[in-house]
Order: sequence, then structure tokens, then C-alpha cells
Amino acid sequence: MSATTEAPVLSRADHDAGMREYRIAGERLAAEIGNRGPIRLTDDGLLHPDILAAYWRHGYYIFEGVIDKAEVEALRRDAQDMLERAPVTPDAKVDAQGRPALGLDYARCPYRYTKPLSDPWGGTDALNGRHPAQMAQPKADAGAPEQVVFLMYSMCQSMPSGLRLYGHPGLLAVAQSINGADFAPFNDAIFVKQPGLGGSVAWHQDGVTHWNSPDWDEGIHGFNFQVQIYPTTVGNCLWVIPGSHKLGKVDIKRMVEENGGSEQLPGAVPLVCNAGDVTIVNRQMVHGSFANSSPDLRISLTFGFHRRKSVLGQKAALSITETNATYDEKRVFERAAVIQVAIDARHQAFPHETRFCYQPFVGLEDQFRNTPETFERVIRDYNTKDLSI
Ligand SMILES: O=C(O)CCC(=O)C(=O)O
Repeated sequence: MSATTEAPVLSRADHDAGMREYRIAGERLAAEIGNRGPIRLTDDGLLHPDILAAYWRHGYYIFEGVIDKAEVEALRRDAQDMLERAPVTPDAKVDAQGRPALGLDYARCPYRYTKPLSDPWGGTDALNGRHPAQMAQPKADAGAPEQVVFLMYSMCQSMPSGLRLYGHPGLLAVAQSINGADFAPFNDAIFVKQPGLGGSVAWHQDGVTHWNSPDWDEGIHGFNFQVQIYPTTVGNCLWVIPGSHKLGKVDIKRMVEENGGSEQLPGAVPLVCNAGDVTIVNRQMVHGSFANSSPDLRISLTFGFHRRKSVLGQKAALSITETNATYDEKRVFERAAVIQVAIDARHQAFPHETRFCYQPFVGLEDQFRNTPETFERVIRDYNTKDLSI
């Protein structure tokens, strides 16, 4: 018999069961805070001041019923199609049906994989080391694949419904209300948390650029929307620590240590949504999601916006750090043009909906209609021009 004692393997079912009390406490706190409802705009087309105040107070808000059923269906079809067209393994050139995989001709591969229920970033230097503590990594059930798609990029290029979503007037009105009429885009990523397989996103704060800036404030790193195309549950959703966007750079490693080494940080709330709801999360919030040991799929279309002055003149960061780019006027304009083409794509599909008026492109609308020519000029490989900070 061996004298060493091996740590017991945490099974998927044990992980799911071990989260039970924590989920109940989180749901209770979320219900106390509330912080959800439809998008309400003033006569000037700006977000209602009560909602704005709630966002700044807590750092998040859940907009209910933003995307109607037909649009959710279209988004599901396109997202599932994108998933089916992923390389069958990370290095493969074909999808599971033997067809050429999507993205072989893209400048950036649109897929990221992870081992089932693993934590690809926690406790590593990846993404500027912004995920300092590793989450529990339960063992998936027998028969699980070796790798699963975890992230999909390029929704405006790969999903016609994704491009239309990017031009949503209600969401762009929210972006304008928070970041000003000349707001700039950030990036987009689709988080895929497959049932019983999806990896975790360890606790982190998104921003990396401005923590020591003399102009630092609670909005300087912008925000992300997450459009939920399936109902999210307490078992698979994103969790946030309300108010943490006001704290500056937080020592997450220490928070976990002071919590007895447990990732179940106190004071966090789960962002449980219906399909068609959209969350907004300040990028300075402490937030993350656990290994999806639940039986429910989550697909979250995530895209963010910044104040123009937060990105202008800054150096490329996060997943595009190695490009060494500087975000000059040209770069910001070219990436922002995706918004204008998206507005037109949406107008073509929903001609009766009031179009959003994006101030930096007023007078330039005809050059940025959604056409095959602008697809090549503006949309193809647009995410090589992301504005990550
Ligand atoms: O949806 C998730 O699980 C993670 C999302 C996230 O970390 C983000 O939007 O920054």
C-alpha cells in the first residue's frame, strides 16, 4: 500500500452538489438587490436616470426581454451553426461532418477550446495574469471529449444575426448613455458553456490599462453586454460581486486565500436570465463563472463598449498585446465602422424599427451601408482591430 495520500478527485456531480448552498445564498442576495427590468429610455433617447444610477451603484444591470423570440431563434441557429462548423479538434482543418472548418481563411482563428470543466486561465500568466486564482476543475463524466469549444470570436463576420444584433438601437442607446455619444467599441466573444463540460472563467477584473491612471474612475474600463440566447441558471451563469467596480484593482488571490482557499467568494450574485435578456457588467467588477457541472447549456454573446478617450492613444492589451498596436484615430474609426454597418444591416432586416444614430458616422452613412463591398472592407477580419484595454 502507498504511504502517500492522493487528493480525492472531484467529480462533476460532487462539484454540482458542493455549489448548492452557495447558489442559494447568491440567489437570495440577487433577489434583495433586484436591479433588473426592461430598457427604459427618456424622451432624449438616453437610459432612464434610475437605471443609470442603479448601474453605477452596483456595477451591473439585467435588461429583461430586450431580444424578441424570433431574433433569439435566429441567433441560436447562427450560433449553433458556428459551433457545428468548428474544427473537430483544435488543430483540425475539418468540422465534425468532414467539411472545411469555419475560419480557415480568417486572420484570427474564431475558436478557443478547453478541457472539459477545466479552468484555462486561473492561476496563469495568460491575459496579463488577470485571473490570479485557479477554480476547481472537476472531472467530467465518462465519455466526455478531450476538448470542447469554449469561446467563439467574430460574431459580426460569421453570424448574420450577430451583425444585426451589434446594431441594436436599445443596446447602442445604453452604450451612448454610459460612454458618451462618441463611444467606441471594445471586442466581442461568445462564451459557450456546454452542459456538464463547459470550463470556468476564474474570478477577475477585465481592464488592464488604466488602474494607475490619474484619471481613474469607475467607468474608465468600459462595460460588456451579454446577450443570453438560452435561459441561464444559477448553475451555469456569470457571477459578479456588486459594487466591486468602485474598489480599484482588487487582490483576488488574497480574497480567495482569506476565504479559506475557496472560490465561493462571499457577497457574489448570479446573473440568472431568461433567453432574450441582456446583462451589462462594468469591466472593473470582480466577476467569473464556475465550471458548468450543471445540465444546462449557456451561450452568451458578449460585446463591450468604451469611452472614446479611454482607448484613444492606448497600447493594445489582453489577447492582442503581441500586436504592439497603438489605438490611433484611424484604428478607432475603422473598428467603430462595424457599428455603422451593423446599424444598416439591422435596418435592412427590421425596416420599421427606429435606427440608432451613431454620432461619429453622421453624414457618412452611405459609405457604410451593409453591402458585399463593406463586408470586405469593414467586416472581414474586423476583430484584428479590436480595442482591448
Ligand atoms: O460569461 C462568462 O462566463 C465570463 C464572461 C467574462 O468574464 C467577461 O465578460 O469578461
